[in-house]
Amino acid sequence: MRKTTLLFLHRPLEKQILLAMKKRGFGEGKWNGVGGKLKDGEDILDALIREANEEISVTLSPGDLLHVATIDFYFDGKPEFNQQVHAYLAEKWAGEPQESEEMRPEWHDYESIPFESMWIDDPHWLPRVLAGEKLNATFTFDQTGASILKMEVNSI
Ligand code: 6U4
Repeated sequence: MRKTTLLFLHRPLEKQILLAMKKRGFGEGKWNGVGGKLKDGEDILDALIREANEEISVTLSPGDLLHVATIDFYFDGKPEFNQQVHAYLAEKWAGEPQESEEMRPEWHDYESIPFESMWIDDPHWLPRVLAGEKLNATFTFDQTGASILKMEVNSI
């Protein structure tokens, strides 16, 4: 299955997470972390560091990326959308997050994450990783991703 990356910057003491509004492409109009597909020859951390720089202009070191979840997403009848998302958190980075043509970043309190404008799986795993859990999960969506047909979320 195609691998993609997903990274949330956060400030654990202030209990705040940086979400970015996807302005185009897959997931347009949703708040999410930054990330995307791997380019030829890249590993997951290379891809994550490149995407964070392209999408919100921050610089990350591999040692500051904490792997928190591996999530398999299946779209019923649309296998070309299937992807394995490798999700990370980081609390250290260089530079001030900035808007790009693809993403508009904004800080949100953990208590008021706008789940109604995010992928519908996010409420099932994001609060758990912010609380310190590491997860393996599988979600099966309908063709459009508008409803969850099946899900499993396990702590590792
Ligand atoms: P382009 O072609 O530039 O739009 P690229 O940015 O490389 O693509 P994209 O946007 O296809 O990749 O990557 C999808 C992004 O959405 C990745 O960060 C993973 C994330 N993602 C995909 N499905 C998700 C889901 N169900 N829940 C979630 N994030 C998801 O929270």
